[in-house]
Amino acid sequence: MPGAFRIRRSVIVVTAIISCQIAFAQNFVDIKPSPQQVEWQNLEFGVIIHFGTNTYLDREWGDGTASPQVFNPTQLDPEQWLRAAKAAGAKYVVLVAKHHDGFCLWPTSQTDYSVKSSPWQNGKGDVVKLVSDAAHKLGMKFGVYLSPWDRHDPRYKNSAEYDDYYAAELDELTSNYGDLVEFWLDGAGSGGHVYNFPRIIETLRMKQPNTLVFADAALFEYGDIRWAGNEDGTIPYENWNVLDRHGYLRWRPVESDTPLHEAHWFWHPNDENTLKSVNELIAIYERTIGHGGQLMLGLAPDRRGLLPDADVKRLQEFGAAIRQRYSENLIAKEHIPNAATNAAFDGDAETFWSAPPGSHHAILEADLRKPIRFNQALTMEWLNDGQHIEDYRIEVWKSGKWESVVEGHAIGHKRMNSFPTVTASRVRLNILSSSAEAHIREFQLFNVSATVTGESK
Ligand code: FUL
Repeated sequence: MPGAFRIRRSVIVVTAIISCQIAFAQNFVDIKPSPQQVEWQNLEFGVIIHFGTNTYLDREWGDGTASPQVFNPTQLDPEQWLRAAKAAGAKYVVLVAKHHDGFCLWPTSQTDYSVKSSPWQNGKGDVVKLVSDAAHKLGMKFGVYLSPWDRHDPRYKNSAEYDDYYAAELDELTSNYGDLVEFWLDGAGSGGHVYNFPRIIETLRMKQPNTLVFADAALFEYGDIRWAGNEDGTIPYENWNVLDRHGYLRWRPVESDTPLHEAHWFWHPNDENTLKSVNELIAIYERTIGHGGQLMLGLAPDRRGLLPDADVKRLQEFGAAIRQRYSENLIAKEHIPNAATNAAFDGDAETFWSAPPGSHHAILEADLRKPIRFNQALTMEWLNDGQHIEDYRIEVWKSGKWESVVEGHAIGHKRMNSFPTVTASRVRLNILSSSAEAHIREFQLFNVSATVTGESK
């Protein structure tokens, strides 16, 4: 009917004008995290676990030809892996349920290329189940990595057929292993392949509305978390949580994945010398979590199905070193209580101080009972309302004036700053510029040693 058509056309024109205005009205300051992103950012530290036929064949990238017969752990114990991860301080685990070689760690009904065809537990075992059970038992969140690139399955050559296969696998993973905190969409090897991402994400969302999707920044429409762009354990500073792609803005916090063994995601024989030292791990911690993002440390069980003793010990040492390093928050201990500022100095990240409404500049000062010596600051911004702080200084009162020990820009979830040791009884966070009023969950000070001694060789 022409009349109806005219009405529809005018509706379309009005809708187009409104949506253009919405697109152009987008502003960094207005973009806020989802509740799921807030909760995830608070986890700070997770582990990703690689285990499969590669473990038995001394490979990093399997070519899809390995026989499932090689997969035969004799002492598989995911609880042992996760106890070690927890001792290091990790709060969540992502299991590589299928790597690029296509071998599935759960008895999927979509292919025989899985644990079903292995001698392990006579083909009746399910590694995904054991790991998710162990995570839940230990109070850790659980997530999965399902490699899009598949070097085994013949359907990979046909995008539509492979989408069916991949979506069916994902449906199993989203149905049978409880809540998934994170879904890893790894882009490696997929250059040139066309995936039906809207369908993949819809499959995930059907049963897991709260799962955050980790993906390369290029998968802008579908990812909730972005990759740091390297595997060195470095989140480039300045780290802004809002990402701009083609003028369209989204909150997209960053996760930095790096393996516990230099350049090795899977276990390899005689690989002890690639184990990262405690000092390297602390540096990684401060370059990732201390740059306002997430650390995702790669762990690799060996052919027995256990984390090697040396790895367990290193994880324990790392956790102990971090706890020791940040055990004495000098500002919480020595500040003279003041109702106006306590929330930032109380050592409790659940409370926060706010600058006056509408302000773009503010000062948060701590008066201390006695002079303290310190060389590191930890500042946390409350992000529920967006990331606001653009320029700040940390200043100490010295010889009758304020002297700057740190000059920085973005703060975000957590910012760690190191500087030469100073002694002072008045310290302040000088927020020089913020796009809206600043909110500070914590401002902490520590006196840390440059290196940690006593790690096992
Ligand atoms: C990369 C993969 O190619 C590596 O093998 C590993 O799984 C790492 C976590 O992601 O893209």
